[in-house]
Amino acid sequence: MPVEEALAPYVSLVDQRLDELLPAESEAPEALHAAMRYSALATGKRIRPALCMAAAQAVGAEAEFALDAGCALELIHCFSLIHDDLPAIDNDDLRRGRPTLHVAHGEAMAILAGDALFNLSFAVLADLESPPAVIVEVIRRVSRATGTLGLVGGEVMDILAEGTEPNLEVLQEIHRRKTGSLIQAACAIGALVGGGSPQQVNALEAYGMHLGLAFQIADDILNEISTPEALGKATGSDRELGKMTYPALMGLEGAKREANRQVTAARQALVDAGLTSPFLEFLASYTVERGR
Ligand code: GRG
Repeated sequence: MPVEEALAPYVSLVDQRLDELLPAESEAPEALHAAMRYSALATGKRIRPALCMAAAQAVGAEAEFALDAGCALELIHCFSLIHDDLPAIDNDDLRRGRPTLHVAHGEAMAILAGDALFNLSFAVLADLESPPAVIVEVIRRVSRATGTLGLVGGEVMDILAEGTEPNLEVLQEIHRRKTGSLIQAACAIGALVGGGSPQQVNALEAYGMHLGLAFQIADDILNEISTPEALGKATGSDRELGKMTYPALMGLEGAKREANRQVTAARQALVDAGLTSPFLEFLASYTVERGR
């Protein structure tokens, strides 16, 4: 089955809900709201909200139970892409097949739209229809996944590692924080709002951790071998910037082997906890076989 088909039911729920959650373009300040919508409503794969909903389903809840939590994570993801693309960081012109936000709407608006998306995501989480203790735990996990131990810390380590001697331990830590943490949080939070047991939450968190690593290794490989047309974003940029990546460290074949090893570990985490989810199993394989 093509991945688009497997993701489609989640994507349509997410796109529709994001449209409702984002401020209308007709509301002041119009320029800010237009910039937020340009980024958040662009065609993304919506992997994080799909994982969040599928994790809820894996513990026996309806997908819709985890829709708002998943959308909050997607808003954070969009924010991180906007800031990652800025001239001060990766200075990319292309994202999701069109000009990056700072190219289309200017740098000030890109910075502020990112800030506003981050803020909106926490408002969405605070309004979740879950027991207060679950909401607090969700917010705690999102804060951890996005802070110094997660996205921000990973991005800083990534910048500092540019041009330095490749080192597997450092690289793993960058990937774990920069990409793995949000994917891992998406799985654990889906299980939490879906009412999963602590053992199920831990298993889905472990699945997400391995999947996140595999996903970033695949991202490194695609940056090396794909084209901007196929990927909708720049390629070859990691090598140009002297970034520490799996292909740089262990060659393309070594990187593919490591991604597959992580996928096997992700699947095993589900098996060990007695969880069955055709979608999560499928997504694990897709992560390393994807073309974009
Ligand atoms: C979130 C507080 C906070 C700060 C942001 C800029 C930054 C700090 C972190 C950068 C994180 C980053 C951009 C990691 C790369 C993750 C990655 C593999 C992105 C591509 O994800 P896909 O393939 O993209 O899911 P689409 O476009 O399909 O959503």
